[in-house]
Amino acid sequence: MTPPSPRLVRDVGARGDRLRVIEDHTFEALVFDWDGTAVPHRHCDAAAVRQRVEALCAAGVHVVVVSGTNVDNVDGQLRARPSGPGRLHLCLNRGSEVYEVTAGGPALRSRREATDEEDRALDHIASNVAAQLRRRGLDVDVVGARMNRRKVDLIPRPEWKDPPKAKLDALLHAVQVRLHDHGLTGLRDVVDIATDAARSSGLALARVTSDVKHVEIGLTDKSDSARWAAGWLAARGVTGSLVLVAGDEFGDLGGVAGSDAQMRVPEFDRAVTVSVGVEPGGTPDGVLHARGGPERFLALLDRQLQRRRDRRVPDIDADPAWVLELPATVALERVAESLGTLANGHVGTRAAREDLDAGAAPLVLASGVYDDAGSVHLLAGPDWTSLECHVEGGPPSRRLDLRTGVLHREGPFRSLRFVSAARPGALGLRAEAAAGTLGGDAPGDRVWAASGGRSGIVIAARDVRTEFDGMCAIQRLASCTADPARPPAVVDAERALDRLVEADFDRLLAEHRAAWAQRWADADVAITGSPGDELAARFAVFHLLSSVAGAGEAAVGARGLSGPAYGGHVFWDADVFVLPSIAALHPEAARAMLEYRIRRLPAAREAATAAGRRGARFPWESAGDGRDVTPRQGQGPHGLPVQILTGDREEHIVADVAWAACEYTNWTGDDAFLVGPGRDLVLDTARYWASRIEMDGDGRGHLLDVIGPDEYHTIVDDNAFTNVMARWNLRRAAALGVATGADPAEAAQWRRLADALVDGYDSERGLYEQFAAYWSLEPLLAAHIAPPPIAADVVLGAERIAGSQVSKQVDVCMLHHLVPDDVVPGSLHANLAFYEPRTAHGSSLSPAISAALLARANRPDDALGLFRLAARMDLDDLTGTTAGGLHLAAMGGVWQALAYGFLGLRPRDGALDVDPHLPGAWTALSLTFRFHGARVTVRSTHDDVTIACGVPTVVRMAGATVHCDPPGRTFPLPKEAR
Ligand code: IFM
Repeated sequence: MTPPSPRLVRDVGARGDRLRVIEDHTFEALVFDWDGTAVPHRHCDAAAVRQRVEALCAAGVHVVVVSGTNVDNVDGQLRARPSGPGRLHLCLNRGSEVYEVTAGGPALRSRREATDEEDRALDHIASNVAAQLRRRGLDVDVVGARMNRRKVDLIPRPEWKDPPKAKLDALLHAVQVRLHDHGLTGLRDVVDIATDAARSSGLALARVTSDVKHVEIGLTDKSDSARWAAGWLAARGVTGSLVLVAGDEFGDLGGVAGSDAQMRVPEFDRAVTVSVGVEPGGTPDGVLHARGGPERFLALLDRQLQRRRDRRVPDIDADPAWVLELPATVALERVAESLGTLANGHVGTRAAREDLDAGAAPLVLASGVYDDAGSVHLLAGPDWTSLECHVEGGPPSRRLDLRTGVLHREGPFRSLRFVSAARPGALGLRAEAAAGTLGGDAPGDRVWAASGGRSGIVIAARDVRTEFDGMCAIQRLASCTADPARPPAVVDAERALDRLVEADFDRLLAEHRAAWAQRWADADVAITGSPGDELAARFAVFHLLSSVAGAGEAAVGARGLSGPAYGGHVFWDADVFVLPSIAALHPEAARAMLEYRIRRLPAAREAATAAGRRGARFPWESAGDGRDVTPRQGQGPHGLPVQILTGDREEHIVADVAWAACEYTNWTGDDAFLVGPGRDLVLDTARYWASRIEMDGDGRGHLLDVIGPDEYHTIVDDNAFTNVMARWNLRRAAALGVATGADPAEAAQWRRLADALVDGYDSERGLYEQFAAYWSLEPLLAAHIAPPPIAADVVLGAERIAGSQVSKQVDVCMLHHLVPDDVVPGSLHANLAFYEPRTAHGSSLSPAISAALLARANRPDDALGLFRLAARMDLDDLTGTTAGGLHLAAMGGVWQALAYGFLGLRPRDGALDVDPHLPGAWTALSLTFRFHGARVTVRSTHDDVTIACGVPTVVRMAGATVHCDPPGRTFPLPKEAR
């Protein structure tokens, strides 16, 4: 026997490798053609498919059958009656109908019906084609005159009516010979004739296809089924390679693409596509040719079922637009642990590796659950992700899938984990490795508890172990219960675990993916022209959404639930940086953030009283009970103790809290909040300022001895930011007080004080003086020290910097960002030009706000550099502090730079201001968010802006007020904005 040529061996090898993708991959959805793929023909017994489809649905897999024929034919043959959690849909009648099949049978979900006019046009086209063919002596019929389509029967001979698909070659040959005998070069000619006829009839959208026996003219085809399936699945977080598309006719048939090629819609570009058919013309690129017909197809289904039974580690859709590779070096291990944090606003789990002996540092934190014995910090909860296993080699390859909120690890040890976005305390982990390397021999139930002061976190977990093919897998389901006020009862965690076990891992994971898909539907960011910026922006939004729960109260610490830095204390980071983005992306969660402040009003009132003032004084750093928990001493650059004065003096937080309450209502339109539960946030803070202002002999008001946002200059008088924010607070409270029946005399006093308060505006220079005597400081620029971001106080020493004009972070210009209507009109450009070179961006909060302001000042290309600094702050560990947790304020700033800055969005008086300024490197920027209860998408290119809205929305653009009705409108951009 002659040995196969080397080339052939290579080909077979490559094909084998490619086909292994289908064998070694867990799919979440199967979309397949019926006749020829799932069954050999329409009249055979389909019990084998039925049994597998029902089993797949029971295992959580979504199944979509695509066929040109009708429900009686397909359902009559399949007769599957699944009861979930995976769902079965039949997309039938050549793309025009969708049925969902449950235990009760098929139910129509959608149907595309032809209008009378379209129906007449279809008749006309089909008769036209038939007439043209008859003129050539061909004996043809128009058949199947039914909803949405007409068929011209090319072989009206009974013996070919229903040929087995395996005979496709022979059928094609017969048709081609017949056409050839009548002067046509083949099937392609007939399709062209039909396409021309459709075009000249005015039915431009008509789809012309052929299944060899017929040429078909219709309004829909299998691409409509595929698009529907892709959309339905994407809404559940099932995208790309999580979907297997199977058919038997993708390749060329007589010059015409096989009918399954229609399923290759762009939405399925990253799906795994396989043909089990004969494919006489070969398979197109991107389609795996498995051959073997329905038998092979059933074997694929069996393989999927087996993977589910073995509890294999699920896969992710490795879409580069959504998947972040974590750093895989020992040096960056702690940074990777922060970046890959999974959280749901209630509980957060850092991305520590599961292998115990790898030097991982697992950390679990629960929102608002502080250890208040001693220095107050978030309580470290029990580690639930460690497994007994030994893995050789350095840090593994791990990917964070932002779209579905799972962390996936590849290599000899594979794992996937999630912190459920659908159920607060639900945690899931699966891992697999070579047998003998993973897990103790007694898997089962376990309970871990951590307690601190009054609080506690309990995690109950159940492990299940499976073995197969020399491998071993562990599935861990865990329930976390946490309580800030008392240690949770173990029995409660155990009961919660029982409920999770009953739901099962696959269902929980599917729910979790679907919950993330829903979140993203309200919060997507798309940046065309810069995939890196887009991924970084999505990373920021991902962690923002992960950090805040949508109910109750949300204490959002400076690092969220991603690390121990700052003890989990709540700063102005939450109110001014995080909250505006959350108000637009997840309004219920923003309301929960405000609830945190409302419930701490009594403590804030006590603090004001203790300081001899009135109203409420919110603390610079707070934790559980609302008292100030700012440490009074820290460690300086050389390990020496330094005094921390912010707790006593950084009082602008009082106005920041009030501002957050108002900005929440600006985005959401929830006015009832401000006149109801949120009212005192605005009024009591104003009362504080009223009692804090000191009047001089000239009748001018001052705020002395404060620290502004710029913490390089501690204890200053009349910090412009603090004063203008206090002035805003007083005026806003006066208006709200009058509108809600407060004492008019008090409101009048607030107005008088607001008018008297100095704001440091120097009209000659057109600049705000950052604080009294700032002009006299050394006129040092940040660039004189080093390119920002720089810890200028560390480089030059705190004293030298305090004597200079270098600012740690945006200070004066924060006003132009937060309260642009309360600064001198037109003063942004001059103040930005003056202060930006003096800003060291030594705080992670700073660059995003500068980016937003530069974009507003029509300097989008300058803004881009600072935007990138903010967006890459944690991804590149630019401050060297990411190991301690993610900088959530920078992430909120990233979204604000995109929204308030580059798109020029601002919610104001019930309308949405839109004024885009895109950097040259981006071709388009699109943000989806909620505005006054409805979903809105604003997409801008350099030429126009498109606003899509679910309800009528008032938009202000280029000085004009325009009413945008659903589904939305496109507006050209004024030239000067381009
Ligand atoms: O709130 C910030 C402050 O503005 C700068 N130092 C760090 C704090 C917490 O992020």
